[in-house]
Amino acid sequence: MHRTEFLDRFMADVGAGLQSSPKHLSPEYFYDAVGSHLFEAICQLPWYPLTRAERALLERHGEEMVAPFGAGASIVELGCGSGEKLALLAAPLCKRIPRLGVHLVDVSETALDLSRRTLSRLPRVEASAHRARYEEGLALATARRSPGPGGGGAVLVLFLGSNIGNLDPEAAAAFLRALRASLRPGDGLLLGADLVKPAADLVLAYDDPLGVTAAFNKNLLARINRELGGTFDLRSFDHRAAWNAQRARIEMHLVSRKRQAVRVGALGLDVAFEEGESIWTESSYKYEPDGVVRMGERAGFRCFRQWIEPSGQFSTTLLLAEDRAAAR
Ligand code: AVJ
Repeated sequence: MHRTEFLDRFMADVGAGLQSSPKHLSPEYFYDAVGSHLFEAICQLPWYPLTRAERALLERHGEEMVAPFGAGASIVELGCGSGEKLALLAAPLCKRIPRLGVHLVDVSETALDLSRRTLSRLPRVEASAHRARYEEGLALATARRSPGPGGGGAVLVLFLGSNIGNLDPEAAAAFLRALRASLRPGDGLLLGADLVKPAADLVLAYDDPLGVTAAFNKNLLARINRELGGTFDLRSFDHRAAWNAQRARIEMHLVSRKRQAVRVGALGLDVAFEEGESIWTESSYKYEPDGVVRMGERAGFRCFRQWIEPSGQFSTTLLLAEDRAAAR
């Protein structure tokens, strides 16, 4: 994806999102350089257990997670973040095979840089980075499937960190079906999904007392100011995170503290806000362990195994692509 292509889409999405009712912006745009580093900071916060819980699972069970894969295998990571989790899985696989092709897919330049740096520590890994959205990146990566007996090695797709949580149920189902369609029998999907837990814990994770998540959320407005000539006054918006138990999701908003008008220069757009009016910036769905398995099965995968973090915080599920005929 080229810079101008990205900018065109950013402009179109911001224009549409700020003119619809209720107003919304896509969480995809959180991750400029500042946003990517704020997200890395969130992952270190004591109130955000998600990353630590997942890392503990990969440290403890990484070897089992890559067990079905051997010579000729390659890994594709969708939404690579810092690359540290990928390294935990690549290391045990590299002990058994001479070389491992790794494809990093992310919309964030910063995430790709961090991941490349992390992976450079691993001698037998050949990493390539793709600045792309998930579907596009996966197509790129599977097109480069390493050749070998039986038409090429298996592909293990990593979709970790509960990135799937940003997709609403229909979008998640469609995404998994699209993913399955680009895979072959024997390929795998390692899916990390955050689990439903007490509301108070969830709200604390998305409204931390240090205000890092608030900064992460408001940076979206700062980014619009920087890149699209916006005039958002960041101090006149409040961060809000609420748990929607019925839909099993955290909803993040930016709430206007007053009646005001904001201009987005690059779009020639003036946006009016009422006092208390919000921009919905993110949904973070939480799952039950068997819900993850059923979602995979409906998309044409079978569950090889699921690992749950001991205190029930997080799940990692290895789904294998089934023969199309067996797909339900
Ligand atoms: C990267 C989408 C998994 O939803 O927990 C963290 C992003 N938002 N704090 C999540 C996020 C607020 C994160 N994901």
